[in-house]
Amino acid sequence: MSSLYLFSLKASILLGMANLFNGSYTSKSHQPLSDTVINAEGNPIIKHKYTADPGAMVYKGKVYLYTGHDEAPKAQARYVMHDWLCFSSPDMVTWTEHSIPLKVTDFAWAKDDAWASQVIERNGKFYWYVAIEHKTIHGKAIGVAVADSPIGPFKDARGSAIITNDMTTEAKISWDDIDPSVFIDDDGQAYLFWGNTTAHYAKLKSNMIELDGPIKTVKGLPRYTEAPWIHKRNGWYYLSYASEFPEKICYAMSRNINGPWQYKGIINEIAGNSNTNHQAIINFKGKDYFIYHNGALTPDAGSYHRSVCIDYLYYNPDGTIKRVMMTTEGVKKVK
Ligand code: FUB
Repeated sequence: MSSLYLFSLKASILLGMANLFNGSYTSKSHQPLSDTVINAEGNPIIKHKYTADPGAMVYKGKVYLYTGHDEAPKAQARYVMHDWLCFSSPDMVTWTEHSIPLKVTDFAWAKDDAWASQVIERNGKFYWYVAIEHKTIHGKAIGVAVADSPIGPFKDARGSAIITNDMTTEAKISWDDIDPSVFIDDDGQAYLFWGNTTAHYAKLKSNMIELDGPIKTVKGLPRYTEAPWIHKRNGWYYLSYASEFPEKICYAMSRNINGPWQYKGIINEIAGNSNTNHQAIINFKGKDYFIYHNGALTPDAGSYHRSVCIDYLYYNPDGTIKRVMMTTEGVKKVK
């Protein structure tokens, strides 16, 4: 590693810290000078900017972590979120921060609010599903961007939202169409799950940018608030979600993606100093990880200045999930 590189890395981190603590982050000032390497020992894993709503994907020996980005001016109790961030790691501790790959302004039809998201790979293309405020159709919406690389650049894949608030009428709120989670089953069928107060799901066509059938409601998720995440292990489907408010993460299991879902309990308790909790669950190099956010980087206003953390996830022999122990030490490097 050259001394010039080390100097620019240190300068970038110091600039970032200064911006973070005087609360003056803007989308321009925090763009990494180049791909910046972060040795993330302990939780939260990213300390030079606020990160929230993690989505994660394993691809070719690396974990790609996609997050929202809290930028509220210091002590302001509201979401200010204009773009999404991308980090990658070969070992869960050494993270490279990539240039900002996706912003609200990349969707011409969107107004603001870069809320929760998830990326998935299909046939060498990367699809990024995002929750966002629509400019002309009242309420939140879901958009999808596409790229040829997991670190982008991403561009709007449709030129329009895939889900708008007027497509779902069960929940009488304008923010029910948020928090997309996407899943491709072993038979190649893709599904989109999403929703606040009501959990919706629909099949996706193999092009990943159009629905393939009606929007359905997931039943059997007690005290469901938001943040669905679907994963599969040993023939079991797991649907984890944020429950109540302040939020803890609960889950249900099923042998069929269409249900019936059987509620199994809490995975993660209320995460310190944050009224929301939002999870991604992955297996990487033989270990299971629970990726979430808390408000541990800031003594006050934590709910709007959140930070991504990673702890281990453990299953019981019958496939149920043990409650996560949130730690400040975080996880160790995995080979
Ligand atoms: O970050 C904005 C919203 O807060 C997300 O969409 C929800 O999951 C909650 O974390």
